[in-house]
Amino acid sequence: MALDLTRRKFLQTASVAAATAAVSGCFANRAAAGTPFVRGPFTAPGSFADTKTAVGGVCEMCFWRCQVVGKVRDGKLVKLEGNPKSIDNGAAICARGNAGVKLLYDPDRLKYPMKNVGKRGAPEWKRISWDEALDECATRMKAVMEKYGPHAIAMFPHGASATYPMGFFEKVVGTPNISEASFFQCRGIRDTAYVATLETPPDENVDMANAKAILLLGGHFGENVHVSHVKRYLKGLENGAKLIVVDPRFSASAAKADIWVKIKPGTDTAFLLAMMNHLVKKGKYNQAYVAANGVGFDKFTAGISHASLEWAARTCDVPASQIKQVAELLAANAPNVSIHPGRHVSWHGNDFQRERALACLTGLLGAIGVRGGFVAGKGPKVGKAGGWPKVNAEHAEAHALHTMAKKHPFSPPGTPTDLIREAAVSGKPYPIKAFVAWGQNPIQTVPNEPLTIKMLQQMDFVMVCDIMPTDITMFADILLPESSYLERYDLIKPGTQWDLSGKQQQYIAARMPLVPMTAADHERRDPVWITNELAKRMGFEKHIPVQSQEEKTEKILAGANLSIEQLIKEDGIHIQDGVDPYGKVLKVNFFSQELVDAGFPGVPTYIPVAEPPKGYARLVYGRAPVHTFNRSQNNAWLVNEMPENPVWLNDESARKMGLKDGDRVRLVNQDGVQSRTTTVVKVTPGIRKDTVYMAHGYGTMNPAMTLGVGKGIDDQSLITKLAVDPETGAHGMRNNFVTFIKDGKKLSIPA
Ligand SMILES: Nc1nc2c(c(=O)[nH]1)N[C@H]1C(S)=C(S)[C@@H](COP(=O)(O)OP(=O)(O)OC[C@H]3O[C@@H](n4cnc5c(=O)[nH]c(N)nc54)[C@H](O)[C@@H]3O)O[C@H]1N2
Ligand SMILES: Nc1nc2c(c(=O)[nH]1)N[C@H]1C(S)=C(S)[C@@H](COP(=O)(O)OP(=O)(O)OC[C@H]3O[C@@H](n4cnc5c(=O)[nH]c(N)nc54)[C@H](O)[C@@H]3O)O[C@H]1N2
Ligand code: SF4
Ligand SMILES: [Mo]
Repeated sequence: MALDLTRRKFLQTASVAAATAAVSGCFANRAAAGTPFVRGPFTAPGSFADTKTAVGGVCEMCFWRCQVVGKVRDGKLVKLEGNPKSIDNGAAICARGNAGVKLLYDPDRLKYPMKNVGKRGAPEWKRISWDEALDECATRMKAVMEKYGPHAIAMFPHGASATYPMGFFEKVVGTPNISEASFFQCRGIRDTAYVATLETPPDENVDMANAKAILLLGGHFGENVHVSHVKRYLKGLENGAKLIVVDPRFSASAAKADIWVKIKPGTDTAFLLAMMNHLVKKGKYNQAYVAANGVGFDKFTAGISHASLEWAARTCDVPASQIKQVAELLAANAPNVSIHPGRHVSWHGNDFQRERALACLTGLLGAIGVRGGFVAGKGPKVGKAGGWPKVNAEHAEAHALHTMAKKHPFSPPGTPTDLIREAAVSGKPYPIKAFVAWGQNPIQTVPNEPLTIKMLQQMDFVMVCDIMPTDITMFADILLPESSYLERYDLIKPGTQWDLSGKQQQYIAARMPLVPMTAADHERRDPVWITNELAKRMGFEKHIPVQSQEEKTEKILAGANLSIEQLIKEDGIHIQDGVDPYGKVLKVNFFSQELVDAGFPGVPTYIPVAEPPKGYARLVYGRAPVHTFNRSQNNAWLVNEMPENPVWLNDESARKMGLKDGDRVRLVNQDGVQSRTTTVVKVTPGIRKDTVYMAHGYGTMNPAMTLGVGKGIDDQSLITKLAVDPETGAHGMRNNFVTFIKDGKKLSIPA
């Protein structure tokens, strides 16, 4: 288990530089990829002195929404920078934010409404007018509604542009079958587990900049790049915070850690329970906080009393002394400790319990409402607009699959993806016959691609609204091209900051176009226009809440006594005094009667996961520092930076298997499913023998993505087995196992 590599050596081999890259706005080092590539040029060469600065940009290269400005020359965007006025990301943006310029002018972007005159999955595109496209969408969706009811329309949305149409489908059309990637494949479990425990969702509200110790489970900051979050984390480290990283892999964060816990995947809850049991038994917890705010503490301590350090050591395959060391380090620095709640938490199908345990640990240490702890900054007040009236929302509620099936009572908003897919494929309890994807690429986002494709194939109608020809677009009957985040108004971003400026401040930014749409931009349209035109044709014109994106923005800003004009005068961001984030006390439901009543354990409980079959290792995945999932896989600068996703393999295993760093391989999973494409091996001591790792989002199959197609391996194509989290219905995706195929020969990974 012990590694004889020094930390220094690791620093050279792991992708640690990525973390600092986020802050300086430059690019991650090549070691992150472990594969050769050519660098830059990343921005237009030369000086930008002759450019005009457009303010009011909000990045959507990922969902963190940094505030940006654009350098514009002759009406063309030539460079993006962080808005220097931002108290959030400041003048810094990450590699992906920077590369938004390349998305804007990507020749492969969707240009016109298109009709598929071929087959779903093997499309032949015919250009049609917006009128034809919208008429057909409306007619075919109305036909489904009339024949099967509004609940027979499913919508898979994600991102800022999908919120307005999502309200339309839920409240006006009346379907509950909306499944958002951010909930069911990302952070929904975290949010509902924290609500069950601390009665508030956690967002990323841990005050890392002021922490004395930080605990990360998985969370691989530096590869996971959210600029202001990484800044707060680095600020904490700079101020001397101890860092504990629990990860089966030597991640960018592990490379910066004081303690790296090389845990066996899927066992984190056992690790947390043993730490808590140890602290309780030794009396090393915040007894005053627990006495004042703890609920069911006796039942909790009884329920976790079996969790000895030795038991957890065996379960997690880490030394008992290390578990004790971590627990005592946290206790010694409590309450000023950041127990990070994580973000992508849909791991193994036992994840609600782990998130509950994290929230309980936070409470046990009294790390709530204090410097360095769990704090919720209060954002500014803004107005409301663009909300659709509840015309048919009751119908939606009455047909919610999880309530009908009495399943997943702690589900986040919307319907668990798998319930929708199962209903569509089986026709039970009712048929689902029309499908809308809006800013989501379920082919790569949702586990079990063949089943997703089966769901799509049985639909009467499939509509996709997107900006790039990613994999899902191949399954559309009608494909609608949207304007990009750099060309449209859409969201308002209210926020708060307190750590870097020293004083609490609130900010309001609004996404405004940095460059106007021109005739050269073909026929792209914004989401409010598209949705309203669809609503009119479906007979819902009288319910339309706003006529344009711009009107929506003005109305929301008016609630803060602002306007678009005023916001531009203020360089795109309004800043005002904030509210002290410290001092708030939260109740801690160590034991939850609500969970017991719903048939779940009242105290956080470890649920074991399946072991790898002989010859295979568990497939885990994470973020490529310079890509966002699949959406950036055709971006010229980013593809150039990290063209494929090397698969990490333990060095001793590699030696026994005869594999060398850089060898080209294919992967095959426990069900015999082979990757469509190949990638290279990254041989490293920085991963457990029972685990292999790759960055998610690669291996696009759509030839219309001319730069990205076929590069690297699509991890999702190997995740055919699904682990459903029972409390929430969210998807666990780290319960699949793979081995390697080299030169056509299947290899066996030694145990
Ligand atoms: N560059 C970039 N940054 C991004 C994104 C992006 O696409 N690109 N996406 C953003 C989004 S939406 C999200 S949700 C976040 C996700 O980012 P995170 O929330 O940080 O994702 P995790 O799944 O927690 O972390 C992945 C790590 O978990 C480790 N791991 C795997 N299995 C286990 C296990 O059982 N136990 C433990 N302790 N660790 C395990 C992996 O080795 C890997 O290092 O990233 C955000 N930031
Ligand atoms: N195997 C595996 N599965 C995962 C993950 C993983 O790490 N591994 N991560 C999970 C996580 S944390 C998340 S958040 C999800 C992300 O899941 P998705 O959001 O589905 O991922 P993206 O690749 O960003 O795909 C979004 C789609 O939106 C399109 N798009 C981008 N901008 C716009 C726009 O402005 N308008 C419109 N209409 N479309 C736009 C893109 O072109 C793309 O087709 O995936 C989850 N699934
Ligand atoms: S973290 Fe990077 S990609 Fe995400 S919003 Fe900020 S600049 Fe854009
Ligand atoms: Mo996510």
